[in-house]
Amino acid sequence: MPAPPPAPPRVRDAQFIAGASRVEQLPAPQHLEVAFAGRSNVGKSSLMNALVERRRLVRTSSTPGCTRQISLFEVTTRLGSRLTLVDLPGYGYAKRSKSERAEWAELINGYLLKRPALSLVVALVDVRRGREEDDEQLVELLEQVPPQARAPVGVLWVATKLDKVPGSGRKLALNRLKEQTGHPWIGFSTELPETHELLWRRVLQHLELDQAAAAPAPATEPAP
Ligand SMILES: Nc1nc2c(ncn2[C@@H]2O[C@H](COP(=O)(O)OP(=O)(O)OP(=O)(O)O)[C@@H](O)[C@H]2O)c(=O)[nH]1
Ligand SMILES: [Mg+2]
Repeated sequence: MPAPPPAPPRVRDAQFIAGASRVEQLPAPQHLEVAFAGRSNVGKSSLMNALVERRRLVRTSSTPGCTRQISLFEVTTRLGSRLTLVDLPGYGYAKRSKSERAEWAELINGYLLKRPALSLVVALVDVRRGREEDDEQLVELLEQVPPQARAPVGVLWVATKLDKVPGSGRKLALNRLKEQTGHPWIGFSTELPETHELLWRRVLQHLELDQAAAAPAPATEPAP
C-alpha cells in the first residue's frame, strides 16, 4: 500500500528573535509564548526544530547542558497566526558547578514565574525515564504563581524519544506514564513525523490559534 501523503507544512516562517542569560535582558513579548522545559538532554531543542520544520534553527547537542540561554523564536503558521516558542536551558544537569546551576535555576524560574505572555509550558520527559523529582519541582513552581498575577499557564506533558521504544510498546509506555501521574501524555519523537502533528494541534488548541480552519464547516440553513 502506498504511504499516505505527507501533511502540508504547518509553518510559514520561523525566526530567531533574541537570546538572554538574564530575564531582564529579554525583549518585551510580542505574542503568546510557549516554553519548552525539561531535564538536560531530554530533547527540547530538537523537538522545537522538528516543530518548526527547520533542521538547525535551534542548537542541539548530544552533550547535556547545550542550551545555556533563554532563546525566543517567532513562528508564523501557514494560516498566518503568530506565536513565540521559547527554548529554556535544561535543569538537573549535575556536572555543572553549583554557581552555574544556581544561575540557570534563577533564569528558568524567573522566566516561568514572571513572564506575562507565557501561556503554555510543554514539559518534556524521556519516555524511558518517566517523571522524576526535578519534573515534580517544575509543577510545584508553576503552582506558586498567584492566580491574580496572570492568566493560568497550561502544561502539556510530552514523552520524548518515543522511537527508542519498539513500536508495539509505545502505547503501553504512554499508558503507564498516565497511570503513574494521573494526567495524559503526548508521545513525541524527532524520527516520527506523525507525532509532530498531534503536538502542534494541542499547542494551537491551547492558544486558540488557527482553530477556525480546523473546525468543521457550520451546517448551512436550508433555503426557505
Ligand atoms: N533517538 C532520538 N534522539 C533524540 C530525540 N530528540 C533528541 N534526541 C537527541 O538527544 C540529544 C539531546 O537533544 P537536545 O535537543 O539538544 O536536548 P535538550 O533538552 O535541548 O538539552 P539541553 O539543551 O542540554 O537542555 C541529541 O543528541 C539529540 O539528537 C528523539 O526524538 N529521538
Ligand atoms: Mg537545548
